[in-house]
Amino acid sequence: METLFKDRKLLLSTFLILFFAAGAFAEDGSRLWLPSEKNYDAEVTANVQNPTVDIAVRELRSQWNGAPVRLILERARRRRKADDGFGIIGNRTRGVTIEANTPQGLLYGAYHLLRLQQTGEDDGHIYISESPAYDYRILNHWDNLDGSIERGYAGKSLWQWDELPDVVSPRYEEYARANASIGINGAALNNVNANPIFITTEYLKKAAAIADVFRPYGIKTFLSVNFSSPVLIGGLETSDPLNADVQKWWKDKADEIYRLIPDFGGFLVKANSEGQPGPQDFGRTHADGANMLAEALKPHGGIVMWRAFVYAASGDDRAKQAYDEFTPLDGQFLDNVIIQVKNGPIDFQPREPFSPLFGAMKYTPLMIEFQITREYLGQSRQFAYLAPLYSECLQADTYCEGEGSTVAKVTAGHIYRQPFTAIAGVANTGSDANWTGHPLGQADWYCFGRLAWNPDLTPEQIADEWLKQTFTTDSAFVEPVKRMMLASREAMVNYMMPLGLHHLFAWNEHYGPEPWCYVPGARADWLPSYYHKADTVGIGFNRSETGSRAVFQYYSPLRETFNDIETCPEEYLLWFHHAPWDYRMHSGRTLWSELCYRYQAGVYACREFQKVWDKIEPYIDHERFSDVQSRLRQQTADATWWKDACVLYFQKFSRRPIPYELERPIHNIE
Ligand code: GCW
Repeated sequence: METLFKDRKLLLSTFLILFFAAGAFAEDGSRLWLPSEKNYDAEVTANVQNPTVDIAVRELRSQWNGAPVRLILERARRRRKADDGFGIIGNRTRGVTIEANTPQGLLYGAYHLLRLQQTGEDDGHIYISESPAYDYRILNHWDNLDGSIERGYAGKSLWQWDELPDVVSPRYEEYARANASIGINGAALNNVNANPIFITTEYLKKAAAIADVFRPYGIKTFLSVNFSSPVLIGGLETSDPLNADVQKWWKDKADEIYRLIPDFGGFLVKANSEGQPGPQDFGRTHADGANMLAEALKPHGGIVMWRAFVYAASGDDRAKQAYDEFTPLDGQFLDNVIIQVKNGPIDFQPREPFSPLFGAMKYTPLMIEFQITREYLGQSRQFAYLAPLYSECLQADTYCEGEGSTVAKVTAGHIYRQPFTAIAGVANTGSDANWTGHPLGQADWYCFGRLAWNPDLTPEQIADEWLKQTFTTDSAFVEPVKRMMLASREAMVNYMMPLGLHHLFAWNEHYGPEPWCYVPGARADWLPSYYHKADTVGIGFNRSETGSRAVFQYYSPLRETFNDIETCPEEYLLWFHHAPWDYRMHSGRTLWSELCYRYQAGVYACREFQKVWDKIEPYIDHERFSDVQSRLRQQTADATWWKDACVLYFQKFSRRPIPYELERPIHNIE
């Protein structure tokens, strides 16, 4: 009895040891793509001491498994103004030198070297020189005061407003580190549907505590502001941008902000859009509004990111409105204003042509806004790797100054002179242990950062490095999963909105299909029928010269290409044309059959993803494996739901059979 008791104790302690050991190695995804804690105690020296350089030294000292590293800050290097680029030279056996002309450049160089090590590309001689394409590489958080996140699918907000500024969560630093490791250098903390409370003194102190954590990682803090703040929190009678009291109020506010946050980045503004207040409430223009804020920030070096996401309920084709409203203002903005334009003319759909505003304003800097959180791409239940979507837009040719004037080149300031450049992504982060809900959603945060640094990296390169750092370098894992990632966005386009269809979503929640959606009294442009225009003749939005003429917002030869149904790329066919059901597609099928085929192809692709994933089980931890496995199962089920809903609904108009060789629907339209 006695021995048995002893054995039990032994058993219990063995169990506890095993349990905690397992816990220590458990992969809940919180590590992201960063190296796990090691201590190689590498020899690392720097020619300066500074909080940012100290981080670089610390990171290398613990993570670098090679010969000594020297960090050299060399202010005289001939690089572009405020450039956070770096050079790396040397090799892992004889030693490496990283040089840069800002402390941040050294930090980026350190992370780059560690990335090479983690991905196994640090063999032989290293000779690298890199510079970021954009000056500002920013995450936009749509986080609210109450901790909720607009279009957030990974838990609650990271920012603990209740306990700030006294309690500073360790997660802020982890967040800053992750961003710095991929070159992100700014974060707008709160929702563009902005609560003015965020710029009261009480909340500025809270934001300042976060900014203190971000600073050494080279991350600037930005805030979204409500244009009516002077009235809402300032006690003024108006927020008219041409009113002297209003102007003074904003100047004082800016002064106060910079006293608390000396390196504050600036304001992000959603004005006269979806019910938000703005300068037009006072008969003023977007330029009047943006310039008033810009004046207030200017003495401190801050910028205004003014969003172009505007469309009136009564307006013309929604896809045309931002262009129509902003191009006449070209040249009227102060030089610390930049216009933030969503990648496509509507709203973060699975596929849109690029916004025609890119290349259309020669005297006004424009920045691109991508959505990393997948509001319209299956949220965190489904998966679509977004680098192909981002790249497709960045590499699209605007033809604004002839062939080769890509969106990336225009926005990075290579075509028209710009005082500064920027790029933003709406964050997909939240309080979930793995940050992004779907474990593979981390790749979207990662690829946004990498493309903001270098828009010419391919989605394949980025997937490759992300997989190797996040899971394992074993090619038996990396190769198939990479192929799956690269196919995932196209699969989603197919099972949701192929051939240029868009906005077929369920009212407001934007997850499932609801092409038939009708809400009494709702704005026409918030209903799917506004976009698909299905009838007995055909389907699609006629934006050609016989329709809304949106094609004319693009430069030649694109406008002609889009305008002619025969030359319009099929992926944009129903974006620009109302095509007849029997229209002959490149495949030789009719439009109706092709539509059915595409929906089916999307579903088949999801089934393939499940097979790919099941096979890689031996290579990774059980937690992330089974999490992704169950999400992929859901994705296939939901893809089938999308296919059935759309095909059965459109069939009411096409009045043609679903090609007999395809699978029959399993849902009914009710
Ligand atoms: O995509 C739409 C979203 C809104 C969002 C808006 C915007 C923050 O449905 O939730 O509001 O765009 O970008 O302003």
